[in-house]
Amino acid sequence: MTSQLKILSVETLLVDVPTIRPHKLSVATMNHQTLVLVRIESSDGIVGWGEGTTIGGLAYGEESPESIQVNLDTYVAPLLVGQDPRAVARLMARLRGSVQGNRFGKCAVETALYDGQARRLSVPLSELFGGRVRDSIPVAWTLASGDTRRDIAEAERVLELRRHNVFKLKIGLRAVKDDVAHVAAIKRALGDMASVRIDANQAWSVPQALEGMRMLADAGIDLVEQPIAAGDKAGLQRLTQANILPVMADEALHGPRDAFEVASLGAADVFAVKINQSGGLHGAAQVAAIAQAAHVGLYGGTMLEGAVGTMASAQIFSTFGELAWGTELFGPLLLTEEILREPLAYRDFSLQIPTTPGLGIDIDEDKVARLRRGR
Ligand code: MUC
Ligand code: MG
Repeated sequence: MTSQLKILSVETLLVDVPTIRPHKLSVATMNHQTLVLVRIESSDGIVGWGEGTTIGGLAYGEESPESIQVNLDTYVAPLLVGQDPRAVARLMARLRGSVQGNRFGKCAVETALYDGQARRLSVPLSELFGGRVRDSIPVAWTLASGDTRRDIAEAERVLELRRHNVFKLKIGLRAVKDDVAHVAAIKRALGDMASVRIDANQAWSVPQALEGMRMLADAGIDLVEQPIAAGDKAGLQRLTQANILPVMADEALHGPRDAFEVASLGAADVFAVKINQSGGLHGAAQVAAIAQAAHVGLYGGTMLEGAVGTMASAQIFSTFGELAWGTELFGPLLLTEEILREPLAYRDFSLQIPTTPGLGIDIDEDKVARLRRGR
């Protein structure tokens, strides 16, 4: 009977959810997030969920929510329907053989297949990746309202709640000295109670980054994320080797091949590992393995996914032997709508990782059906 197990459907859903406040990055101001969800149902009644969410339409990456959906519906779903859902590795190899690029769509499908398979086996998803070394992970918060006083008030509120004590500040829209003044004011207000880091999302040139980093080091900032263009790996190498502040690669990492190149060049002190940018959970685990082999530090990044991508990330990050820089898995907290019956548990500056089967979350399907685009 079970040998005839088949995938019955691969459904994609776009869910537009307003953010709690404008989230200002150098590449886009987000007033809402579009969750790209994938639901895979099999003939044993098991449903697995995955997510391929990106940031700011086409402003951040080369896949948009709409392109991810149409590519999955047109080219990927037909390769999966009718196949055995238990053969996850074989299905993903088949997909890689027929579909170029599309890292976000591949991540969503791989996650949904592993969620389903882990539910089938009654184990948390982390167990399919060698098992976890932690049941909770530290979570940073991004201050990106664009207003210094509002950012300070927001940081003080979440510190008081013991929700976050690591803050990443989005900069790059103003002159370097104005951005540094904004960051320094926030660090002065928070003092030793918090770690403050910045992400310029590629906005600076190498000379601007060198100038900015010197001033940020004086202001007590701990880490600089992707200050210059993603493609400029030699530039990242110069910044890292200048030894002013630890440098983290984010947009420069589109999976294991980039990770290998950046690590070989000594072009980053830390990697922001993201499941979608890595093309899936295995890709993320490979990026982490390359980092560890090269003595590059690890940070669990986000594409501001909702609960599905956030918990998929948490499950895989829970298996990393080293996670010295923590994570930023706060995506669901930036959104005004909850799509789970029981929200994710954030406490003591950390996200708790469930031990229930699969991703360990319970999607409110009626709520998702009400929120989905074009219902
Ligand atoms: C990025 O570039 O890191 C992650 C957190 C956040 O606020 O934006 C994202 C993208
Ligand atoms: Mg970043």
